[in-house]
Amino acid sequence: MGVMRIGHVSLKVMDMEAAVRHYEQVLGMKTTMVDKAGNVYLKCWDEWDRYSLVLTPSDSAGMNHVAFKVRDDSDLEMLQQRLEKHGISTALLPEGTLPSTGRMLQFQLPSGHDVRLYAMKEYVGTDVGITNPDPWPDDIRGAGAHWLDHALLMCELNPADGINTVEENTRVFTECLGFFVTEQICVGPGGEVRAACWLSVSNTPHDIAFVGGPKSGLHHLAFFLDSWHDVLKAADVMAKKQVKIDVAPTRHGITRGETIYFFDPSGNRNETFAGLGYLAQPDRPVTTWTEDKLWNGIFYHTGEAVPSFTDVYT
Ligand code: M3P
Ligand code: FE
Repeated sequence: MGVMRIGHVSLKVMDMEAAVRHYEQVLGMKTTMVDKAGNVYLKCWDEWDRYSLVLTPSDSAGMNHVAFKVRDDSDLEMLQQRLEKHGISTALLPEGTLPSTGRMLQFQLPSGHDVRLYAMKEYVGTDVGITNPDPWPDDIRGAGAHWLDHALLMCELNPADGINTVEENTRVFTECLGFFVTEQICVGPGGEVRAACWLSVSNTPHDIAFVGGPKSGLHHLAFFLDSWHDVLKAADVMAKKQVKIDVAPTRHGITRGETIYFFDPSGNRNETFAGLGYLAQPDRPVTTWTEDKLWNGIFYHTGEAVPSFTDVYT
């Protein structure tokens, strides 16, 4: 019942050809569909639904919406009621609003991000199938990402004016959508301001995260890799393809993830994220990172501030 997992991200790109090349050759995704408007739909080899990424032609970068898959179609009415009771306006978009996708419940987060929930997306199968499957397909390319893992949204935070959309978004996700908080960054006197929050609805350390900033936007979308060695190889692929790397392979304190940050040709930040970190259980205690240790949370080894990492986003 309710939300199961992240389903897709719809992303604005300025040069479609370069973007498709990037997501195919660097991440290893495959194009599964192109619609009449020129939007391109892609999936990773280990995903079974038709797409996890939609690229839309635009004159700027950034995220159009993030979508989560719910278990049953009737969950959409149940979640609609909860959201409306929480004071969030919603709309039910008819089947086919996105191709190969059932009806969608649409709403806007307090941070302004557009969210969609859906129960049905066309099943096309993974690249290794479901009968006596090989552990990986023969035609693996680039980083060979398994699946879309999570998105991190920058959310307007201005404690002096009483604005904290990290907090407000977190309440929507925990009180209406069944997510639980795994980790948080608390800042200010007495750690009163929750400046960032990592949330799960499955058993990975996060399916979505909210980080406070001067304006709302997309910080990154992340793709799952198996191991630290795969992270190293992904960085090799990026060097070969002359991808702009933002942060070379390292480890997060938060979530314990092994990571690389890099940019697609439009400047949207991507992450390749390896290691389950830990199995997230809904009854786990919340891990807190304090203001003096927040950079150890972000980059565990150096613990040093990298201002461009938090200041630059789409
Ligand atoms: C992650 C992660 C920021 C922290 C990012 C952490 C933007 O991306 O996957 O745990 O401060
Ligand atoms: Fe991340």
